[in-house]
Amino acid sequence: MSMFCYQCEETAKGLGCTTVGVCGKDGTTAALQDVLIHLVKGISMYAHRAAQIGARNPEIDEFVIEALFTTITNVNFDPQRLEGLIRRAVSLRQQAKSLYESACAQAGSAPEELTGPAIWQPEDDLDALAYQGQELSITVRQAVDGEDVVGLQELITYGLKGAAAYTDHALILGKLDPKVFATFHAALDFLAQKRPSLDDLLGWALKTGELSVHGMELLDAANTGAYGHPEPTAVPVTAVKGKAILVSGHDLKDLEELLKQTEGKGINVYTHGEMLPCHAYPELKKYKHLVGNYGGAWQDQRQEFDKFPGAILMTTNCIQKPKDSYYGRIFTSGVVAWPGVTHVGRDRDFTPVIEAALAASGFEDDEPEKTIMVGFGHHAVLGVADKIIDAIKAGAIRHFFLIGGCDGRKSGRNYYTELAEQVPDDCMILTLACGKYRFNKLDFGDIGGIPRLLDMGQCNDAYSAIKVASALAEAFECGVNDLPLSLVLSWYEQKAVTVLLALLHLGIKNIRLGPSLPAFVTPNVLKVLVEKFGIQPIKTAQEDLDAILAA
Ligand code: SF4
Ligand code: SF3
Repeated sequence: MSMFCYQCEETAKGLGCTTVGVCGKDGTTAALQDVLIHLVKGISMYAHRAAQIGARNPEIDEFVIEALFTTITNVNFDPQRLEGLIRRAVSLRQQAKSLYESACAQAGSAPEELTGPAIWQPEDDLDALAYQGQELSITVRQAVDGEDVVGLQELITYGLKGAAAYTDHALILGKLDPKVFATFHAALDFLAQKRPSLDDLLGWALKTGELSVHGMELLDAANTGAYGHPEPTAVPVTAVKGKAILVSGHDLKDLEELLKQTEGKGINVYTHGEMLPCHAYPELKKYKHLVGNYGGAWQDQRQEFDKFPGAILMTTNCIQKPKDSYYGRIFTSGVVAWPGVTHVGRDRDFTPVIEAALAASGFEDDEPEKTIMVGFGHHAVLGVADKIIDAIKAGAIRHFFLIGGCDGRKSGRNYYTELAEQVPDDCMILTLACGKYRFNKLDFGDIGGIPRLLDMGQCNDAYSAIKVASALAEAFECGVNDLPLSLVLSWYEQKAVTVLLALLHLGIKNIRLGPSLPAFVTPNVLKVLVEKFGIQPIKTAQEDLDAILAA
C-alpha cells in the first residue's frame, strides 16, 4: 500500500516516507491516521460553529485532543486501535452536528449545510478503509492545492498535534480551558476550508503558536499544581540492586500511579528518556523507590530495553518496534499503542506491569553511584534571578545558549554535543527535551555556584524557558531578542513544531534549527520564515558559535 508522510525530521530522503516509515509506520497505519485527522476536521467544523453560539460538549473536545495526539510520530502503530478511534470519531461527529443544530434552533438561526470532512463517510471494512484513506493523502492534496498550501496546512496540523499533547497532559491532571478547545476547533475548521490564501495560512500558523503557549501554560500550572515546583535535584544514573520498572514517555500521572501501586512491593522504579525531569517534583521525588534514571534518548531504546532486567512502561512517545527479547515485558498506556503489546487502560491498573517486573531478574548488583542534576524549571531559576542578573552585569556570564529539542538517529545530531562542549566557560547552557541526552552527563562546572548546564525539563516544559527569557528581558528593560541569548533547536516530532510556532508567535528571532529543515516547509515558505523571523539552518558548531558570539 502506498503512503506519504513527511511529518518528522527523519522522513525518507528528507522528502517523505512512501512505502514504509523510517519510524516503522506501515501504509495501513499511515492511511488510518490520515482518515482520523480528516474526520477530526469534520467534528471540529460542527464543534467550532456550536462553540461560536455558546454550545460545547466536553466529550467531543477531549476526543479531538486525544485523536490529534495519537497521530504524533512514535505514538500509535496499531491499526486496530486506530480503527476504533475512527469509528468513535464518526459517532462523535454526529453528536457535534446535533449539538450545532440544537444550538442553532435555540438561537433561532438556520444551521449551515456543511460538506467535505463534515459528511465524508468511511468504509466499514478495515482494508477498504485503509485503501480509502489514500484518497486523503498529502500527495493527492498537493496535486489540487499545490505544495506551498499543503505544506502550510501540514505545519498548522503538526503544531496542533503538539499543542494537543500539552493539552492532553493538562487534562489528565484536571486542568482545562474551554477557550483552548474552541481554538483547536477553529483551527481544524480552517484546515477544512478549500483554497485558503497563503496569508491566512501563515496567520493560522502563528495562531497555532499562540494556542501552544496557552497549552504550555496550562500544563505548567497542572504539573506544578499537582506535584509542586521542580527543585534542583541530583538524580542517580546508575542501577540499584533489585526488581525494576522503567517508565518512559512524558506522563507524570502514570508515573505517580505506578509509584503508588509499587510502594512496599520491593520494586525500584527508574525513569527513562523524557521522564527524567520527574525526579525534581516534590510530590514524585518523595517516593523512595523512585531510584534513578536509566539509559539515554528514545532512539537507543532497543538496545537499552533489551538489557533492562525488568518491566517497561511507555506512557507517550517515543516507542520503537519492540525486540522479541522484551516484547512480553513492555507495556503501553495513554495514547501509545503497538500491535500485540499489552495496553494499560484508563483505570491505570498497573498489575500486569508489576507482575512482569516481579517475574524478571532485576538488577543483581548496585552500580557505583553517579548522579546528574535536574530541576531547573522557571521557579528554581527565577529564585536565583538576582544572582544571575548580577553575574551578567559583572561580565561573569557572557551569553546564554538554549540548546533544546528532540533527539534522533541521525549522525548530524553530534552537532549538539559539539556545540555544548565548545560553548565557552563564561556562558550558560539551558536545555530541555530529550536532545539533552547528547550532553547531559558531561561535567560543565558552574559560574559563581550556578551550574553552567541548567536542565529545564521535558519538551513539554518549554514554557519554563519562555518565562525565564521574559523575566530577564524585563529585568534588563529590553526585548527577548536583545538579550545575550541564542536558541539552537533540534527537532524530530511534532511537539518541536508546536514549540517553534510558539516561539515565532512570541516574536523570537534568529532561531537556529537542525539537524535538517522540515520537508513540509517549501522553499517559498522558508523564504518568508527567513525574512520575517531570521530562522536559519544549523551549520557547524564552530561556525555557529563564532557567529553567535561575534554578534
Ligand atoms: Fe516517515 Fe516520520 Fe512519517 Fe514515520 S512519522 S512515516 S518516519 S515522516
Ligand atoms: Fe523526545 Fe520523542 Fe521529541 Fe519530548 S521523546 S522530545 S523526540
